Amino acid sequence: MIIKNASLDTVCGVTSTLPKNRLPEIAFAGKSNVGKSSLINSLMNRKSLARTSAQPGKTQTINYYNVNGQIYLVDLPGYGYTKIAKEVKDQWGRLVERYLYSSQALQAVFLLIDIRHVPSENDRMMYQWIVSNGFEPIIIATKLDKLKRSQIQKHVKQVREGLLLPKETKLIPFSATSRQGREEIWEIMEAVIAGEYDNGDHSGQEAGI
Ligand SMILES: Nc1nc2c(ncn2[C@@H]2O[C@H](COP(=O)(O)OP(=O)(O)OP(=O)(O)O)[C@@H](O)[C@H]2O)c(=O)[nH]1
Ligand SMILES: [Mg+2]
Repeated sequence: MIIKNASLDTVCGVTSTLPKNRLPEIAFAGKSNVGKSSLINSLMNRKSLARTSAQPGKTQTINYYNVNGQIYLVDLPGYGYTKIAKEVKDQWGRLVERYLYSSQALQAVFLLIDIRHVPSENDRMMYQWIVSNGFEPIIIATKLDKLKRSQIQKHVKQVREGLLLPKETKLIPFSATSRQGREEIWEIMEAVIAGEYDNGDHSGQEAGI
């Protein structure tokens, strides 16, 4: 697919009403610093469409990126950054939960996990949230370039076991640096745009909160 234009359309904070989009949405979830914004930039062939930083906790809002007027890539705020006050963390949690529960346009959820680490308690909770809202997330194991080739299999297994993933759940190792994995992710996005992506039983979802 050729990207003709990509722009940040909507930014939602804790007090915002979430938009009722007609275009399909794909959401990117994962802990702070895991590489959500970098993945969006890589998919869009842009250096800084989505803001990235060495400093965790950068994306504190839900950011909707409109691509070609065909799809929204939704950058969710990262969790698990310890230096943030508990009250703020709770607000983030509620915002993400509200989004997962109420978005009627959401077609697929990518859950990003750092390939180097055993999934955390927060990662498992996020996975469960996604599943309990009727989605089977696609796992993106990020920062693949940080591993030696010989370590990859072991780490993929560690992520699968850490999240107790069913066999059929897709896991795509990805690097924003080498761009490995990018094509496979694009294929999923194209299926969503074409209305051909099957995400199981989300269609029964009730209207928003
Ligand atoms: N080596 C390497 N570094 C990466 C990769 N992806 C992201 N990074 C780096 O990791 C840091 C965090 O990346 P972001 O994309 O800002 O992470 P995020 O998940 O959007 O973080 P929050 O907005 O805080 O939730 C940045 O310094 C990135 O350059 C990758 O695949 N390989
Ligand atoms: Mg970010």
